[in-house]
Amino acid sequence: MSAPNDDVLAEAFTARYGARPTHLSRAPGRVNLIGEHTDYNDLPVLPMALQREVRMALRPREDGLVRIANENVEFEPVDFEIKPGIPRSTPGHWGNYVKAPADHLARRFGIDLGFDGVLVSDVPVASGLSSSSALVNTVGLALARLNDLEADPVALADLMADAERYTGTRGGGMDQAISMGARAGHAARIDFAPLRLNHVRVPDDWRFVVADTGVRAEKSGAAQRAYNARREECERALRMVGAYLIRRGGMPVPPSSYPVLLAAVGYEGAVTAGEGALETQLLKRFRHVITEARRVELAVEMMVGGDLAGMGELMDASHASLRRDYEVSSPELDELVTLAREGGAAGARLTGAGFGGCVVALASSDATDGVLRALRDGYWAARSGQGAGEDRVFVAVPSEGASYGLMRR
Ligand code: NG1
Repeated sequence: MSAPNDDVLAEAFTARYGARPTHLSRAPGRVNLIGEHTDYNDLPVLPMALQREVRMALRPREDGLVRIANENVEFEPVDFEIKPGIPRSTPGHWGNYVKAPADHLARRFGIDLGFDGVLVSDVPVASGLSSSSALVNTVGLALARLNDLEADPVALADLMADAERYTGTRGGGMDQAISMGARAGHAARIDFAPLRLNHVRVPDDWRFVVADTGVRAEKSGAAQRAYNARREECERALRMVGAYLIRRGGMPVPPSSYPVLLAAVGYEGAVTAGEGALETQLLKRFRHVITEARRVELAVEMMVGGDLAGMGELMDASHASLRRDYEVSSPELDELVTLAREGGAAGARLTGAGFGGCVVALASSDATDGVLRALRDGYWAARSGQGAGEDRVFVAVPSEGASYGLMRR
């Protein structure tokens, strides 16, 4: 799982293609600190990029062919021609994540230059740490640069969010945005429509511990259907709340988005309108989205003010809301959250879409070892035969976003 250094990557490239790679494209995974299932409702999120990333050595070609090999032999090499309408690999195949940016950039800008590449990733797959967007960004950034597209990181992130929908998940734009635009040492509050990043320094003595349940949340099967269903519920809830407010004279026209609704009636007004307009299940989904957006705003204040306990409480409240109202937690996620708190965390929550994957816990630097121990011993060592390596439980380092440049010789 750990990334080989670039010399190893360059050697693998040369052995495969008979020439040295000229460029390196890389993009990190991310951990979302708070603001879950808000991005596709155009409401804010607060993620940070991880020290784990996809790295790809490449050499531009003079034709439109893309050939990519993965150092992880579980993933067979992928070859395709860049054009609008690239035929998809089977659902869930990793090739769809490298075809996605090529297909989208060909449709939007008619790009026609491909490359040969070898890549490696140490972002755990299907764990809610966005290995998929790190892959999409790594390939998309390379294609954009070698085809001379003028696009800054925010514009590229927007393009990559659209591109990833090729894979069948109607995702929001958080993952592509933080992986493309993160700043080392910082988290970012991200707002959508239009996409904006505001970098927030992570206080020096805060540590975010990530722990994996080991339960994969594949975005190609049941988790994808559950995710897309949540998204539709949110759209329906917004329409119903809008209609209700109009009937009540609370708004002159239906709100076109969640931010428009909140600007008109505020957080409390929105929840009250939801209580009047929605049946139980939709109300639960709607209440999560509204209260989670509020928690993101407060979390930024806590981070700026260095209020560890306050941030921990918000993370706990986020998890409770995801479990009870949004119903995307699992017994394993709940167990890790409980263990983290018992081990001395200020707060903990599931991170990413849920249904499996990882939790994130906040600890002061002094309390970090206790939290790591509680998660490793209490969860991983307690499951016979499964060790708790660095891959499963680790301290996330707020890292730099994607980059593209010449390969070091
Ligand atoms: P994961 O499954 O953690 O990569 C997904 C979406 C995000 C966001 C979160 C939930 C994609 C690529 N990512 O993240 O946009 O909606 O769920 O907050 O679809």
